[in-house]
Amino acid sequence: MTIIITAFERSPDGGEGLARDTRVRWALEEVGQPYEVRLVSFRAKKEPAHLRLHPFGLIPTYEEGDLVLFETGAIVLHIAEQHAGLFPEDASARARAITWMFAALNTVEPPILELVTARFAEGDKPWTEERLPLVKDRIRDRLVRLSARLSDADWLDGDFSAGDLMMVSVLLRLRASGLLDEFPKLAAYVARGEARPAYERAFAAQLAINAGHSQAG
Ligand SMILES: N[C@@H](CCC(=O)N[C@@H](CS)C(=O)NCC(=O)O)C(=O)O
Repeated sequence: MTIIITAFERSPDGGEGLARDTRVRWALEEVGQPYEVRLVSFRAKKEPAHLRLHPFGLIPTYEEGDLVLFETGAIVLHIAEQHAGLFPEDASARARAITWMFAALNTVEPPILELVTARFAEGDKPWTEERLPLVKDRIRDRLVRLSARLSDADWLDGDFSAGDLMMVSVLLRLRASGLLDEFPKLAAYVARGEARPAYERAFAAQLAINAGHSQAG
């Protein structure tokens, strides 16, 4: 059955791979599933046709026959459950991989998104200069712990899993801030993720659409 995902017609990052369709593309590449992409404009994603797929008018969405999903956590979980390659066989190891997916989305991503909001959406506000160090420290709190847990391992819990896919995808957003470089083990972890052939294919696919269209840097 053909899998169709949605992505920005023009991503604000101009193809740096930060739009969340990249993590879904990566998951599909890891498990070897072909997919098609429906591009949506910023205006179209708030119109009824897209709102039927995504109640909040965001991307990405995932269609597989009658099944329509939104939220990258749910989409990647579904992909990992349906196809070999992203979850371990052992039930406990699988539960731990899911735990890392949630940790990425619920514990690590929120302060990182706060930084994105502080820099881009609210960067012109008078309080921004005072607020930025606080936001960055909240991210550092998470990175210190994550780096300690990862230590010298390649991946968070044994072999590469959907937990790593999600964590690397979330950490990638930090590159421009320089914060990742303060944590060499995490910087190397992200680089390992980016070096996976499946990630490279996912990145190249979104870049082919977005190259040269940067709006937000
Ligand atoms: N929690 C959602 C977040 C989805 C999301 O924020 N998507 C962004 C693109 S990466 C979007 O559509 N932004 C456009 C907007 O905010 O209008 C997920 O993981 O799927």
